Amino acid sequence: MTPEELDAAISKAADYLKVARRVAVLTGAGVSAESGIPTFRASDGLWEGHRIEDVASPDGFYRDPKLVWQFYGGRRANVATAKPNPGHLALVALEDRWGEDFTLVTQNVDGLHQDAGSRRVLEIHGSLRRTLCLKCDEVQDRGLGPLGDAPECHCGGRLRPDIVWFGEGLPVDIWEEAQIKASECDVLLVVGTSAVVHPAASLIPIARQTRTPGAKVIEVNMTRTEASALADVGLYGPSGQVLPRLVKRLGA
Ligand code: BV8
Ligand code: ZN
Repeated sequence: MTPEELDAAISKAADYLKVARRVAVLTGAGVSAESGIPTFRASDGLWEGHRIEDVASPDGFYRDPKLVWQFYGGRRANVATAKPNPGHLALVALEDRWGEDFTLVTQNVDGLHQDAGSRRVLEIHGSLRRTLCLKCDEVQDRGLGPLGDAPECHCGGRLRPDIVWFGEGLPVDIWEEAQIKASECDVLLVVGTSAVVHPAASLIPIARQTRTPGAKVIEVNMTRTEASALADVGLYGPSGQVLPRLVKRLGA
């Protein structure tokens, strides 16, 4: 995308937003890339030689819980030193403008949206900061400090990350609300996701097809993705630079 094309696309996206009553956002790992958090696809789906689907799965956990806790321990340590980037902050500015007519649905488990100040966040894939007890079902916010590779609950039960693994259902209420907000919005901003993971990616057709006229879809990414065909406008550049420019163009 040339700078002129990007500038024109930002103006078009701003025009969609200016007349939008309700705005929803779907973010993926790309929005945290400029905070130093590696994305999934960039690692070719591998982590230290393990397929992510193997370590981020119930069978993977039951087969080798220590390995899975080492995987998540590494990611928790990485996030512990990460800071929100201007892209996260731009999404806070959008929330400030639309208030309760704004919803941020994230596939990310790093909590950086909340660190940036986002309040209306639906974490559809769980969080690195929470643990779930396999015995008493207690969910605890444990922050990002080290938990070792076999943490236990006060009840003696084994803990797992409170994260939605491949093959697991999404938290029912949160997913229900995400679908409703996607179906009701006038604009859906799709930021930093390859849109290959389901059912998260289905929020895009839901936004476009549930009502008539459907929502306008704005894609913010480094490259075209599975979602591009459903986007009314694509802003191809780093979200940490593109989103602040979009917010500025809105203000103008
Ligand atoms: C379920 C937590 C059933 C783990 C995650 C075949 C076809 C279709 C679907 C399936 C299939 N086989 C299996 C499935 C289902 C599967 C699925 O979708 N698999 C995919 C891989 C094909 N889905 C599931 O298993 C889901 N559950 O279906 O269960 C069920 C139903 C009911 C009841 C019981 C069971 C569960 C899916 C959730 C899995 N958990 N996360 C963890 O994080 O450790 S998903 C994982 O991928 C992360 O959450 C991540 O967010 C997510 C999606 O990836 P992205 O965020 O998009 O990241 P990615 O690297 O892919 O892309 C980054 C993008 O950013 C790129 O486009 C890049 O260009 C861009 N970018 C980079 N830098 C920047 C940038 N953009 C802007 N600026 C930048 N600077
Ligand atoms: Zn317990």
